[in-house]
Amino acid sequence: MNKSVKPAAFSTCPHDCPSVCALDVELLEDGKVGRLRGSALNTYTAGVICAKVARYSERLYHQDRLLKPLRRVGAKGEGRFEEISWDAALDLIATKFLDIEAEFGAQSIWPYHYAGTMGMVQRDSIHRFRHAKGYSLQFDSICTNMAWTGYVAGTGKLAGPDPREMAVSDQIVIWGTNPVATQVNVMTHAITARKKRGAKIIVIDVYRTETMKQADIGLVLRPGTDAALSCAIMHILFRDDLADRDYLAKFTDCPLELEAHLKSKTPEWAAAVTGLDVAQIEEVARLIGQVPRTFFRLGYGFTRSRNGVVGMHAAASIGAVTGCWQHEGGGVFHNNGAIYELDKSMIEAPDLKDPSVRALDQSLIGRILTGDEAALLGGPPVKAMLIQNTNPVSVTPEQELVKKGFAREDLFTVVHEQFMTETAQMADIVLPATQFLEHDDLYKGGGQQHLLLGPKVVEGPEGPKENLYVLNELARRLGAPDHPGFKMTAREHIDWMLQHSGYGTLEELETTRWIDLQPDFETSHFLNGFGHEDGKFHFRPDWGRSAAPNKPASGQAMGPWTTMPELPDQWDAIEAADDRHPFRLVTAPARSFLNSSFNETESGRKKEKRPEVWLLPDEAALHGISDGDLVKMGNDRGIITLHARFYEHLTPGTVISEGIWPNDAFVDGKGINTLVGADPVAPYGGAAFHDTAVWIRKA
Ligand SMILES: Nc1nc2c(c(=O)[nH]1)N[C@H]1C(S)=C(S)[C@@H](COP(=O)(O)OP(=O)(O)OC[C@H]3O[C@@H](n4cnc5c(=O)[nH]c(N)nc54)[C@H](O)[C@@H]3O)O[C@H]1N2
Ligand SMILES: Nc1nc2c(c(=O)[nH]1)N[C@H]1C(S)=C(S)[C@@H](COP(=O)(O)OP(=O)(O)OC[C@H]3O[C@@H](n4cnc5c(=O)[nH]c(N)nc54)[C@H](O)[C@@H]3O)O[C@H]1N2
Ligand code: SF4
Ligand SMILES: [Mo]
Repeated sequence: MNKSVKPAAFSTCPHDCPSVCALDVELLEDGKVGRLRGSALNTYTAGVICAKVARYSERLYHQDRLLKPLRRVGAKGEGRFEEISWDAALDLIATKFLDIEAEFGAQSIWPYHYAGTMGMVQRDSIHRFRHAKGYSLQFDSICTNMAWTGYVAGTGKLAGPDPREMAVSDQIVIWGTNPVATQVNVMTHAITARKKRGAKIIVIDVYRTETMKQADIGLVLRPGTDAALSCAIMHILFRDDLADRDYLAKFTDCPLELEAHLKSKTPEWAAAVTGLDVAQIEEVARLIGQVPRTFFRLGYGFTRSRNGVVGMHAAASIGAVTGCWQHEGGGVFHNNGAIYELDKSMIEAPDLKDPSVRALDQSLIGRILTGDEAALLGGPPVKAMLIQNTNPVSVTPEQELVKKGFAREDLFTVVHEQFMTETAQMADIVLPATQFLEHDDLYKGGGQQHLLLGPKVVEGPEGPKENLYVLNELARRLGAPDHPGFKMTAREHIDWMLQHSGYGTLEELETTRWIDLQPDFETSHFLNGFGHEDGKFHFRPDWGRSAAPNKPASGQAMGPWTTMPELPDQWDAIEAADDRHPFRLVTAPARSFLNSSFNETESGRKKEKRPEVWLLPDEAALHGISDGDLVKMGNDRGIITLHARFYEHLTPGTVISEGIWPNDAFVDGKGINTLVGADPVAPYGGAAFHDTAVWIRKA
């Protein structure tokens, strides 16, 4: 456990970010919140947070914050609302939900949520609510599914070496993630290793990101070709006797088959697929093979492709060939989800869950709301929604369908929000939500290993209420079964969860602030065996039945999974460019936004400037496009309008658009997700945000 003291005020960053930073909160004399700082006492946060959260007061005291419940008076989406009281709003919602339930059945109501707050009380109480009423479930597919499935297919468990060990590595491979923007603490520990041990930093991405600018070696490859690179690296490791054969024999399922399979995966073959030079591939493979303490930090970005699960599994396989797992500062890390054994039964009430209720795919919301029968899983149409912590009209794929769905006159939509997002604009009832410094919660770090308390620090303005309040009040009005979870405060939930999980009490955590749950070295490095029953790393997953932390309720594999390669290989499943769509678009994150959060802040918008598509100057010229031109970008899903910018560090045929800008920041109000497809990625679903074929022409 970490040594820690209690500063004047502290909390935890609630945003959807692997870092989950421990925060020190400056309180000004007028009682307002000043700057937020990373706790120097927390060994993962190590005193560093991102700029957007450091200036959080801008979001907390933003003039556009929602402060009053609102009822729609104009047409759907027109933006005309009138203020009503909380009681009137909750009564109205309850009446509507009961009427809809009576007419169309409970499953026609779909509570929809995501990780706008990662606090387990405020985020996950919606499950208790839905189970209590038999409302439709949500299959969470939008973010982690491909990455987790691919990693766990190899390791059998969503865990890995202590992420702080990066600081004692001799080489760090940052693959398919842009931590300077998306999880800044990775850089803290990587730079420590460079300063103290001369560690090399290798970055693999599809354009020269801010992270790559800080790297010793940067590989810019074609999107969706990471498995080819991985195979060539492993080919070289076997070829040059850099594979650890003892380790392979002891810890992996089929090393001889893998070696034979990789014979044809030469660097020349991979160069043709990835667009890299043979020399670059040889160099990186040699470094990976020769430096025992190599730490792979595998991100989400490279898994947001239709072959992303295979890409993740292939990259993770490299560590099982070198055996870097055996060393401190070595191994392959993606996420620590499985180290937290928390009893969430009071929050989620699984005892009230009816296993026959359908789980609608979060990413398919556009198809679901427009009546696609397959997406509705044979059940009734969705007639009402309660939305918390997410902004689907901006962030989900197939935006044209999503907008069409939310515009339905016969859909009753309740949005509980901090800001008037695109989704709130489409609502019948808008409820104002507290921000994290105004409510209590408990957080777990996916990219690190602490369980952290995020207590309420300030009294918020009058008006906004926490998620828990809305759910408990609605449950009462809707005649939900009497469950103790509906009568508890957030602090009581936290205390209950801690005590029932064997992690002490709330009172104790208020002193210690966080608990370090990193398992011991042997466990973390899988030296007692990997997570599968046979204890081995699996080079050959059984894709139709592979272990995965999150599967659709049917348990059935989805998408074109039957053609997934049996062993790591380049899989031809991406949305390929063609004559009509010569470019492949990657919608990478912006540093100053977090998904669509923070895109309401003035400073963030200033830094990011405007929605742009970056492309190679030569390619732009072929299409008659100059730097700064307004262009149209489109495919069969829709057309958007934004500015072109020349960028030299891309592979031919690739274009980048950073950030989820507000839809209305685009010339015609159509956001970037107008272009992205929602077809489920094999084998267990997910959205391929970085895998979209498009055309571009001058507007
Ligand atoms: N500033 C900021 N921080 C964020 C977010 C944000 O939007 N902005 N989002 C948050 C959320 S919800 C999440 S899940 C995490 C995600 O954080 P990351 O794990 O970093 O994943 P992504 O943001 O999807 O993409 C990261 C990188 O993957 C690259 N990439 C795309 N396709 C490929 C490919 O085929 N191969 C390779 N090698 N690279 C590829 C992109 O160019 C991008 O630089 O970040 C969180 N933090
Ligand atoms: N083009 C493209 N689209 C993407 C991605 C991409 O890389 N490219 N990334 C995808 C990924 S990885 C993800 S995870 C999704 C995320 O997408 P979302 O889950 O929609 O995340 P945000 O856009 O941050 O929206 C979260 C909302 O929750 C609200 N909120 C925050 N805290 C609270 C609270 O306590 N109570 C209530 N009621 N509301 C709260 C915020 O104000 C904000 O509007 O986006 C996906 N969309
Ligand atoms: S790096 Fe991530 S967790 Fe840390 S403060 Fe920024 S958004 Fe929050
Ligand atoms: Mo995400």
